[in-house]
Amino acid sequence: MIQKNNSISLYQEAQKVIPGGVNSPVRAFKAVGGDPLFIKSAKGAYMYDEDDNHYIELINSWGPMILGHAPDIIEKAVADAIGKSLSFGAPTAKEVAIAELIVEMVPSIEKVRMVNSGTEATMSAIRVARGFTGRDKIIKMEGCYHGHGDSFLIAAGSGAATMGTPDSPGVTKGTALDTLTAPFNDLEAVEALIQHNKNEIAAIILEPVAGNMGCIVPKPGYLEGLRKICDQENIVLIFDEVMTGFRLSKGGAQELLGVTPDMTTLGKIIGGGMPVGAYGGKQEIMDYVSPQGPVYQAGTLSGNPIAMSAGYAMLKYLNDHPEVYEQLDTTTKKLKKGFEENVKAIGKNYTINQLGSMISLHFTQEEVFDFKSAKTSDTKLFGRYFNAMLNRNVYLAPSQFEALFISTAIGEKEVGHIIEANKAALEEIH
Ligand code: HOZ
Repeated sequence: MIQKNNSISLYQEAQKVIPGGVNSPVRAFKAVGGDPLFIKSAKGAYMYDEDDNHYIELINSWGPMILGHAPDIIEKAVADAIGKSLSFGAPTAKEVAIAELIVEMVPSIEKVRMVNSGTEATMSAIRVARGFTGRDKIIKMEGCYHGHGDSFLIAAGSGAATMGTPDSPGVTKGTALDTLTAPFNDLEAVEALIQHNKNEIAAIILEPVAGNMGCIVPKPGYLEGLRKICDQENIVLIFDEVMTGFRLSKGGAQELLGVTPDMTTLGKIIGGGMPVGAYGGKQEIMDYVSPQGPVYQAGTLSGNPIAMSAGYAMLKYLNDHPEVYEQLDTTTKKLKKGFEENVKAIGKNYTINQLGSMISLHFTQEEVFDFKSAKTSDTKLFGRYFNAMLNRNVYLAPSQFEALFISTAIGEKEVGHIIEANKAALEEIH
């Protein structure tokens, strides 16, 4: 059993001054039981808490730390930038350099605007799509999560699903009415929505590979079908690649799966660990953004020099080292194989979904291909599994409805430990 005394007392203090004691709900461990860990530091594949326990990291800050924690190249980029002041609120050469790199790396992006988070990116992207098309409604997929903007907290995955509040109070009825939802991987449902709302849909937004109801891979033909419908109906297709961008390949899921959206939202890896988001796409759409066009969107800290420096160093590394993606895929496939053998050994057939360096173990024996099937998972059992893994020094996402993100810092030794821990944890909870 790990000792958590310092984390427990910090959590007690935190609850007096921070809602729920955390700055993002899922961190509170409510879905898995027990008190959250307060983290002191991390390096490579390992994270250290305030009680000096160490853990192998399988969340990696929910995605950004694709090279593991505190890689030298990012630390150096940040240190170089810090000496020149922390913010200007004026254009810099680094913003041009990172925009050029993003345009080079991501197939669909001709122009890009930097913001401060994935939430800001998705909120801005649908505003631009609405301005461009002159239409109000959007279609999102059940269980996909696009940050906490009002329009997206309808049938939302991630923390909203974890807390059992996929439709949040505070979202006005009018906003909710403009968001239509369809099950993930269901083209017919999308077609029906479009027929009932002819010429009213501005955009279809989805995670091309879902990561916020666990990892769910699109069925063959699904993304291609959405592309075709959007072309026929003049709807803007937006891929939310906040999780998958620069993770599944250097050009994201769109490059890996060969389907090109009109707009893309980015976050996480793009900032190398700093708070950064971005949205981009076809020039004719992006030229609607102010000051070029009429759709307003702005930010004092957008393009912040420290964040741009960290992000540029990360993207440049990934662009120059495509072998990273092969390594990540190999590591994650080894984990998948190990988990499959362990699950079989306890006489179960739990679903393990994986693509590239995203993986999740759903505690259900049903195929998981949408939110409804993801919700057949035994979340109580997941909670016990989470704590059994934590006690074996493996740090998982504290929710059944989150994907795990593998980093290049996870080597043979860590893979061996994780598979052994998984075996023992599964035996313990069954
Ligand atoms: N909803 C975020 C992951 N999908 C949670 C991020 C966090 O708590 O840091």
